[in-house]
Amino acid sequence: MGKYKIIGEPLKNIPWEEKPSGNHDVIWRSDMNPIIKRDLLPTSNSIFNSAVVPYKDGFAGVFRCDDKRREMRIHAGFSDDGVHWNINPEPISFDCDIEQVKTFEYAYDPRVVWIEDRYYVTWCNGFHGPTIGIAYTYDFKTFHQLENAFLPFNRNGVLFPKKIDGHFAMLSRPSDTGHTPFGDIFYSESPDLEFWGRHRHVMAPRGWWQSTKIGAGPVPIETSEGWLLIYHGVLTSCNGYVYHFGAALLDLEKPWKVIARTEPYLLAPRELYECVGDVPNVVFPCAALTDSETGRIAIYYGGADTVTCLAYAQVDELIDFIKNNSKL
Ligand code: BMA
Repeated sequence: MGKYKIIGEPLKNIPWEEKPSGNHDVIWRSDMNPIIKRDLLPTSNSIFNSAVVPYKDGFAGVFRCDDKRREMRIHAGFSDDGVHWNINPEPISFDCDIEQVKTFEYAYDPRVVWIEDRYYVTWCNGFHGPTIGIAYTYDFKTFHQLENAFLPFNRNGVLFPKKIDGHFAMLSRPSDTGHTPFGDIFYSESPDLEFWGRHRHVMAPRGWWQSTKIGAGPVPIETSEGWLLIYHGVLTSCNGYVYHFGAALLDLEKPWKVIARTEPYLLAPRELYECVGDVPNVVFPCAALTDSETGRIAIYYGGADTVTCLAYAQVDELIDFIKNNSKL
């Protein structure tokens, strides 16, 4: 048994590679990166910022595939090992009986989460500007779209994997219509996934790698030490935005309360596939798999808005790092 506990299911077949000896980082990259190349589909310009979950004996996911018109769409996909993926060539077509909602303009940066009895997908949904779309599925074949969570403009809507104090809970990042040179993480709750309120401020940008804006990444991971939130932080260089990721621990019962937050980043764009692509210098985490038995965490992230990559962390080491390198 490790020092800290991931509160969740075991996942024996979690993708995993040991940390290379001599690597002193808390998060290390897969040798197989990028695990999904930009042209996996004949029509795809890029496949990145995508979300995966355990499904049956393997894995399923929702993938951001920008096509060769550069239109942003999300597609379902399946995998036996979490590394090699079959992505449907056709984008998800949502069942939706809400007149205004069903005619959305674009869809990107999905997250997927199991809550109680089904999988929910949230994504950045084009509705007169970006806002947070929500749908649910049981089988990754049929998707039922619900009301958008918020007014535009908003991005990085990430649901918690269970109700908190009896309500659904979501992190989000109010934004603008463009590339948003600001952004804090907020918390909101809902009795029914339709009406959202009780908005709370969670974290603001702060210094260096997270000085321009921050946004929730993967679905928060429940641990004995709090909700483990991996998030992206952006700095503005003379060459544009640079996306990193860091992590925080949030209070289990009142998740808008930050317990600890990394002062140094955990991963920065360094490899060629993170620095060269449609948008250079971007690592953008959108999903994490966990194994409660071994404390292994596999993180899926987009590289340079072009490809999908995998990185790993060990829960004891990651939480110790957050606690020992925290500045609130
Ligand atoms: C954000 C989103 C992300 C993207 C990032 C970097 O605003 O569009 O999808 O990864 O910018 O370009």
